[in-house]
Amino acid sequence: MKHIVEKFAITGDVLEIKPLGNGLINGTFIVKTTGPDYVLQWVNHKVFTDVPLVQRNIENATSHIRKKLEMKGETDIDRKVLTLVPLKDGSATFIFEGEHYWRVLEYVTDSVTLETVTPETSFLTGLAFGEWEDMLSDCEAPIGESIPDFHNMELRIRQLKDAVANDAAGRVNDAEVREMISFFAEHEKEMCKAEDLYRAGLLQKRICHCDTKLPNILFDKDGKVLCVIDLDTMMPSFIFSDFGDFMRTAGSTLPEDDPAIEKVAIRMDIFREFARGYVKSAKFLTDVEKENLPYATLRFSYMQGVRFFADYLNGDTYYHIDYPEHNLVRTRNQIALFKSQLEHLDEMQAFVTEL
Ligand code: GN1
Ligand code: MG
Repeated sequence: MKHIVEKFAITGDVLEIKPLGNGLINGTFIVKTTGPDYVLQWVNHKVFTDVPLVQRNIENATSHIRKKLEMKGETDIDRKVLTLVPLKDGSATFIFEGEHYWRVLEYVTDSVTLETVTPETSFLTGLAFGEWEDMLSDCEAPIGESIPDFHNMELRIRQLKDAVANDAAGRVNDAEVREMISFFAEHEKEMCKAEDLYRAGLLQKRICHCDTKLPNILFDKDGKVLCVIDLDTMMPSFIFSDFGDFMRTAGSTLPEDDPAIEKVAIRMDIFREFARGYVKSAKFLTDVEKENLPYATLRFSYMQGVRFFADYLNGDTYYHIDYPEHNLVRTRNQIALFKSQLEHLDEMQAFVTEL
């Protein structure tokens, strides 16, 4: 890896390379040098089949955001937007070497990721996401679909049905699995509401991050958002994606793979403050988008449940697992969260109406 990093235009001599974070798809490392620190990543090209497009998206979006921050007169911009490091010969921002595509980013100094958030932090995060989407709303350079139909619920449900029919890992004939299959079937119609609204011309797509889980957000020491990281999935989507994935991860009492499902519940304090911040800065939101923020919340615990479950039935081919039932545990967790969110649906709806 040292030999790979050194092909990029870094300053300083490499001292140490260590794993960083716990992403489920790519490989991520921190590179310590005698100068600044860097992040080295290999990109999973089975998942992101067009890595040059992914890199172009990131180049386009980060330079657009950088311009916007400069125009606003912001300070400390290098901590508020990611910076890709080009190759030494300047030909690209990635390289294919060995079995992988690799890229290098500047490490955002004095930043932290959080395991849980407070209502105050959530309000600020809501504000920051609204601003982030707003800054990208007039990006003229193209941002393509890095994974076609990534958050298409109808497709995800079809993939689950295929997984059940194929039963590749022989896991379908089990009482709990059967119960889960009916649970997902029971809610499938209502969960495809966004796709229905889109077809009816009542909902549009905007550039979204599409992976706003809490570990993908860098905060400063005061709980203010510095920037969103992990931009591979950035693409045109319903704004429900970003709202819903934050609520799925930050707005839950427990992480997505915690087995203590009897303790999994929606955090209404987080919902209220996050929605308040987001609606305040996302001035572009239509009534349909605003009214459906509670639906967005349910949509993403459901979709992630469907995805983890399909992967379990397929024999764990997509998400990194640490033990054989990991994806089943994740599915149980997401179902428990969905049920709790459903119990609070009226309360969420009343709050949004008041907003
Ligand atoms: C994956 O790469 P990572 O770990 O940030 C996944 C997301 C899921 C998330 C669940 C490309 O994100 O969609 O919500 O796991 N990314 C992809 O933790 O599938
Ligand atoms: Mg990701």
